[in-house]
Amino acid sequence: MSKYPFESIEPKWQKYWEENKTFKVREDASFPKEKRMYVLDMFPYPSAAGLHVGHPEGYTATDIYCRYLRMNGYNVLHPMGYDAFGLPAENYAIKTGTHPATTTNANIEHFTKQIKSLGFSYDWDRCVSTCDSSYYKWTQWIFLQLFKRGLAYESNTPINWCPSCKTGLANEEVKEGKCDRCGTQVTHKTIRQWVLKITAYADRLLEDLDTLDWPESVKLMQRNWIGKSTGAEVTFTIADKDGKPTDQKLTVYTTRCDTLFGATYMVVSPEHPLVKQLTTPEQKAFVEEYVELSAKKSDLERTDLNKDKTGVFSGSYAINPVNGKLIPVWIADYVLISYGTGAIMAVPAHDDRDWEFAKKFNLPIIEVLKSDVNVQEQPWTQDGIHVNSEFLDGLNKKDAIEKMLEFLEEKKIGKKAVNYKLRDWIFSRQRYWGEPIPLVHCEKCGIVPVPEEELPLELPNVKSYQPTGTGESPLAGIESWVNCTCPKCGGKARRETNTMPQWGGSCWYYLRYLDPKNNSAFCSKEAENYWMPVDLYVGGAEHAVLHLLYARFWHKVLYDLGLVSTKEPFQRLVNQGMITSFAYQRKNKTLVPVDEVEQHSDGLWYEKATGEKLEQVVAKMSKSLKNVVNPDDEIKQYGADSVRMYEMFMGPLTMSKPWNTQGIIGIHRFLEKVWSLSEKPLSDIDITGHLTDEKLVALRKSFAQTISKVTNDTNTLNFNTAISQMMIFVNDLSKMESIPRAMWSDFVKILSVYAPHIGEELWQKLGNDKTIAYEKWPAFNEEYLKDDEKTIVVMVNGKLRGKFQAPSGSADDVLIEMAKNDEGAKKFLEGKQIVKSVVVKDKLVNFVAK
Ligand code: ANZ
Ligand code: ZN
Repeated sequence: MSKYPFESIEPKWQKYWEENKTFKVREDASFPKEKRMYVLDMFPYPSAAGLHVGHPEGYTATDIYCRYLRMNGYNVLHPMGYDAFGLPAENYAIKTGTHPATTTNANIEHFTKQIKSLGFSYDWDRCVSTCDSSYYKWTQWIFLQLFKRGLAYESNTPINWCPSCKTGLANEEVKEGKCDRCGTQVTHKTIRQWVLKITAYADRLLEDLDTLDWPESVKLMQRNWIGKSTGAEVTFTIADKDGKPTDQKLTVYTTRCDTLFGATYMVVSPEHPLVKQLTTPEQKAFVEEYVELSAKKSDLERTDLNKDKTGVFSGSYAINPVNGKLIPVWIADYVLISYGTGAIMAVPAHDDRDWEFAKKFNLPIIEVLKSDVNVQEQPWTQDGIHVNSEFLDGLNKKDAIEKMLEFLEEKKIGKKAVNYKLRDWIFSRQRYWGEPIPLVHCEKCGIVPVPEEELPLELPNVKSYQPTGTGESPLAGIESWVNCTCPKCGGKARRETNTMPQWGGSCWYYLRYLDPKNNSAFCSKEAENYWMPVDLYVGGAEHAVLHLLYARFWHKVLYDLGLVSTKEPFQRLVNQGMITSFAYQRKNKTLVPVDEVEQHSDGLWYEKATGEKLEQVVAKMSKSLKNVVNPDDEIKQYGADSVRMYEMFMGPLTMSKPWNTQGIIGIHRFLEKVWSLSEKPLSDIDITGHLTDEKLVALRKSFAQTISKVTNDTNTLNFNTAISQMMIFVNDLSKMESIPRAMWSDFVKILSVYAPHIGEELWQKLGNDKTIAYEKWPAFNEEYLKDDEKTIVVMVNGKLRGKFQAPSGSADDVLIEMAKNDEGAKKFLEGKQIVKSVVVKDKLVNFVAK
């Protein structure tokens, strides 16, 4: 028996696929649109660290699916590329002086080699890289379309600023107040910046989620991020010293206008433009101090429910428009300037934050919805019947809101209003390694777009990549690049020096794959029409509100411009689970690096240095724990087919699961077994006919089950259970002296989508001289699946008590005897006498017993 020669067959077939361009795809007229599939992986950032085992997880899943589709007669587009702009290359340039393009290209080369070593069936001729000028020409072009539509604008409001990365950040890039990239506490800085009007698409981004086959969790995150809220704006009049109405108004946003009779004070945000006017001379010093203090806090600190409420009285009163009562106006930072109108009416009886504030500052609490609690002791935030509310009394929340809205509209003091949590997208970065924003600032003409025929506007070479930290990008230092002539008037002008964020290039890359060499359009209409939308998109869950929201936004803009034909880019989304690793935990919960751990003969884990017994736990792979699994090592030791199959066998695709060396060894043995089967003699027996050999009948059934299950499970991306079934079948095969040729040939086909190298090799061994990749997926005869055993249900006096297996067609008296012996039924028959037995053939035995 020869050894499973993965070391030689894997490079052999990789070379074959490359040289023969086996997976090159065309818009083929012989495949109608229903017979084409676009299967996409989230393209990687080519980091210096190279591929980690998480990458091949999603890539293998899509690869299996694509290979399966091709064998089922589909024209499959399956491309790969690189999200190549980004901070690490730039930071490396700062440290070493190496140009980011040099580093990035080297990393891309390394990644490509690694990806190819796993035998994925990408059409490499369509590979794109976002930092190629032939690519970013079109990123810039799309930006100009947004600009021309009024969807890109310059702004000078305070934005999130990472003091470490020295750049502005989008809201989506701030997680719990920290920079998503480096973890530094984000501050606010007022700098000039470019902003994209994603809010103009808020409603469509929300509504169209319903049309997508995406994980509910991702849809929910996007819904919450967009945060649509329907309520009312209500205008209050400010009173003078004597309580008489003035001309001054204060408008609030509320989702609960029904509680207006319970509004006992108002709050404006410390940044509210009316703070100065509202502040009376006596309160001036307190207010100024408070405003200064809250400017130092993050939004998170300010709105955190658990944080102590702070605030200061402005000295002014407003008139509650429904009952004429005077209520004090406070200034407090739990009200944010960026939401609604930056001012609220406070209803402490029915709102948690208002209640806490009222308790702390001793403000009145008036119940306006009948509740089960004493609102002096705790707020009531649920529905109820209105009380103390004149014309609303007796109504529930929904009806009361409606009635109050009518009242407010009639009196012209309020109207329906909608608010979103979503903010416009801060799009400019004060960094070097990104797409230059193709705009020019002219003294006379203002902001002028670079003419489209002059694109790409290439990144110039700089000597210093150091971010300036002043809010200017390193490009601002290159006078020869910055100084230019205005495309409109020919006068003196300066280039925009900000660059785009990494999200720019990844917003539309799936469209470039359709037609990557096109020089006159980002992709041809024909290609777009044929391939879009993406049928299956697989990637990590971390992009839920970043890339996946931004790309949907750009896609909708392109749709409105008539440049794409679908409203959404990604019809189906699947998030692969994280691949974790084992780690070892001391009693005090600290973790021990894996190289300081040993397993004793008791099977348990101990710390080498101290002998302390450790608990094996699952943890994220990390350098410090030394539990990072390098795919190159695994491929070298076990082969690419083993790595691929193991990653699919670890568990359901969408679940997080730990890497286990024993597991990949098991898969490797399975492939060895398959290899050894290929050395068994093949028989040319016709297995479709009447068989007399019982072993062959059983094998035929097992194979029918295997095709059935692998077909089903591959189609539904349940790869782990498909592999289990192949294992069962291989076991059955190994008991045979010889293997029917037709069966082996079909098995090699289904195996080949999972383990393509061994698949091609075995296919060749069978005497074929073409790739297996386009062979027809095996079918099976349903007849072979027919169960020869039936499940018989046992009932006693009409109640289900047990079940058992019996050969189909068993005689009634046989079934009755078997049913009497059924463990479940026995208990209920004990001490009783069977008066009657009813049998339904192949299904049921019912005993009537007394
Ligand atoms: C009165 C009221 C009574 C409210 C009540 C709630 C409950 P969502 O659903 O998130 O839109 N609010 C309005 N603007 C705010 C701001 N800039 N900063 C902080 N809070 C603000 O929440 C809307 C509610 O949040 C509004 O409805 C307002 O409080 C508060 F029993 O008005 B409500
Ligand atoms: Zn940062």
